[in-house]
Amino acid sequence: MRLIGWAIALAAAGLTPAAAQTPPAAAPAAAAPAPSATPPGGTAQNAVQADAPTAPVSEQSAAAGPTTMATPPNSLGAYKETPAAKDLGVPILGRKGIQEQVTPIGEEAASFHNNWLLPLCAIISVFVLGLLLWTMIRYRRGANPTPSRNSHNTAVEVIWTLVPVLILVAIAIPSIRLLRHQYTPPPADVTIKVTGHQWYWSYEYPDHGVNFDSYMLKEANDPTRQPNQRARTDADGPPLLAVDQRIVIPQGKVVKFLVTADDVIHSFAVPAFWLKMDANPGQLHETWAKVDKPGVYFGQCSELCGARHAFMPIAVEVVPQAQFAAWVASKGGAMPGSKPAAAPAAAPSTEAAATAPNTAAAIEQPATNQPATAQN
Ligand SMILES: [Cu+2]
Repeated sequence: MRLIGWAIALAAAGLTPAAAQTPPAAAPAAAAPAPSATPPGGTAQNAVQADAPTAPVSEQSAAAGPTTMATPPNSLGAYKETPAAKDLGVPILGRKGIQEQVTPIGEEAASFHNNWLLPLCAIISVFVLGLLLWTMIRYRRGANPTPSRNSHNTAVEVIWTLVPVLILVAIAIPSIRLLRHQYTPPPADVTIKVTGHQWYWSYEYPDHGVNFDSYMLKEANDPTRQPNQRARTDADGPPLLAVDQRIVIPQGKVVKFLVTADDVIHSFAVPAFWLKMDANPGQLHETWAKVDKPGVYFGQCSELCGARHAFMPIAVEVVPQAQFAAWVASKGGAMPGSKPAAAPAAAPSTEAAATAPNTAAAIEQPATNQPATAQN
């Protein structure tokens, strides 16, 4: 009997740690080429244009109250930046567990973790602990002075082999199903090329003719902030996560991310999308997300990439399709299939057409961080 106890305990203990996490896609390492001339650390954002307006946008958005993330109900109209929420797409102080997931893959993975792996680990751990305590007390020398000399028991050996195998199968089936879903993306509606740099991200929408660099917004009292860089406000997002130019994607559409890097290995990660992909120089990795819930979602570079690794956040804004089209137009791009110069064509009213240029100017945010030549 004591053999049974010990053996089951050992077998069960052998299982618990593995497979508890669904790993992000493994990415082969690549030799990093010598970094090309990148912007100087800490001041990647040079002051460029003397005539750039000094941050009128930030003051407006600061005054405009941060918290809610209600998407404006306008159906077409001009693009309007969504204020960041305090409880969605951001880390929450004191929260336990995984961030709220907003993609089908994220929901499946979080449910697998929360409803299956975690209870299973807990049950096995409690069972093993119970067995240990029981054997320590019941079979201590005082209570059991003459120990059994049994060395074999076929039935027990079959059980302690079979039960762990069944547990592993019960983990493997949903785990492999999740991986299959993760690696068979539906056809993409929008493609975004993501390039990591020391230390900022640049984004390219090849089908829309949009590309831009994205830098972290510094705090108002940051002594390294230059006069023409606008300061972070609560509407932009939390400190160290808010950026001057967000990725904007349409709600409910499949977005394909092609991830690479310019200098060293970075990692493109957005926790609320269950998304983490290494960005290796010279390689193109593919991942995807489909987000149904509008809002602003934040992530960070998740590969130690140098001195300012902690200061290259990622912000993704999910908006309705019409807003997305307006955003593309405001960036000087065009929706695939539309005429190249059809920027405000979607707006039927003269009012919307009239406001479009202003919005474009506001979105461009010329007073912010990056020099036009930051990449080279
Ligand atoms: Cu990085």
